[in-house]
Amino acid sequence: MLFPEPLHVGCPNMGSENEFQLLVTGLFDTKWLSNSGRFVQQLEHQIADYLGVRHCVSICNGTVALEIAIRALGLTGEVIVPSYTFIATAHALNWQGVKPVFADINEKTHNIDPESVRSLINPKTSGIIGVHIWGEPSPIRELEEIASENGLKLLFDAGHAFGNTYKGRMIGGFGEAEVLSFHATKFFNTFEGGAVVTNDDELAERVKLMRNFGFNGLDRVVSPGTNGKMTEVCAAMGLVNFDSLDSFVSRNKSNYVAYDEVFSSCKMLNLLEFDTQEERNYQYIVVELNPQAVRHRDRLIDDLHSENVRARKYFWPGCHMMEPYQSLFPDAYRHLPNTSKVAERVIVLPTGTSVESSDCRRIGEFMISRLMSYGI
Ligand code: T4K
Repeated sequence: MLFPEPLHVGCPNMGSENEFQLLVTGLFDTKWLSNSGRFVQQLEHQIADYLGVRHCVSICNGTVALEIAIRALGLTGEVIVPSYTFIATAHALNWQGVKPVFADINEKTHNIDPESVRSLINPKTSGIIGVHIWGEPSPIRELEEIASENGLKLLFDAGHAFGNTYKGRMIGGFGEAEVLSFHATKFFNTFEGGAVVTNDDELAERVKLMRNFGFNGLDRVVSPGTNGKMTEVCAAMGLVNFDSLDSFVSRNKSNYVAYDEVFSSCKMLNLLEFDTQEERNYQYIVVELNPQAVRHRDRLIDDLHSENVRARKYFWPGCHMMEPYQSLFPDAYRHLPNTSKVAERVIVLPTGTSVESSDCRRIGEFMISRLMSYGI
């Protein structure tokens, strides 16, 4: 066994335990646990400042943040979204009665392909959701152009991209709004959590109303809404983790470099690159098997699991192959060739603060030796 304990993709990064306990002890004094308390407000200000946006509206998780953003933007009919994403992006639309229409991706970057988006626009289309997959920004300029030429709303699912930049500007301020996820497995977590960030004052007000049942004052309800509030204990975790952001990035980066060193000598595996001219959180280690090795992907993952390396095949097989979408759109695969190819060849490997560079080297060397043993 390579490791005595499992190494997970998405093992949480956690800041100072003492600092967290101090904040939680404070909650026993104040007895203010939810509904936009002190910690929530502080976290929202810190995140808005950090991202350089006017508004950060915290939400209980990234999926509900997407649902609220979709409602607050008034998206209806059809919305174009990549199929190659976590199922929450598509489900958030479906849950709001909006039809997700799946666009293909660029085979190299794994991000949504603007030409595929153009080909799917019709009179029922009300918007586009770009996903900054693995934290690499979507083709933002191209999507902005398409949205403005066609009168469409543009929303970004920035669940992977906290702290990353596009042309030197922080992700968070693009499109009508961007949605963040602070799930336990994300590079920055609040246990569960998320946010809608935007520079649009009116949109931010609608999102705030909708996350609190539509209440505007003690007994006055002025809009439909849900319960999307973040708790104080989650915000406390966020404040503590926020202080450790730099150390989280630096560990992710050194792990990335360690994997890169091992894989650079192997033609069967390709480590997805990040743009080194921009800020990156390096939270996902994404490896692709080349065409000769791809048929061994599942076997290699099984072998990794037997050694306590819990590698994942995100986001296989693509949202269009999951229910209810496979039944609703059985022919969608016809215009998603790159999605299918990429979903077949990706392996995501452990990183984060519970993984050392030496672990990454051992994992990489193990993968290469296994592939060689398959006789490729
Ligand atoms: N948009 C995008 C692009 C997303 O990737 C996501 C979520 C969302 C929207 C929705 O945001 P949230 O509503 O989740 O805030 C995980 C996460 O649950 C999910 O947040 C994430 N994306 C997705 C990419 O990964 P699973 O189904 O892989 O979770 P699970 O339970 O298998 O956990 C992953 C690994 O993490 C496991 O190997 C164990 C480890 N783990 C997990 C938890 C919860 C820990 O070590 N400790 C923990 O506390 O979805």
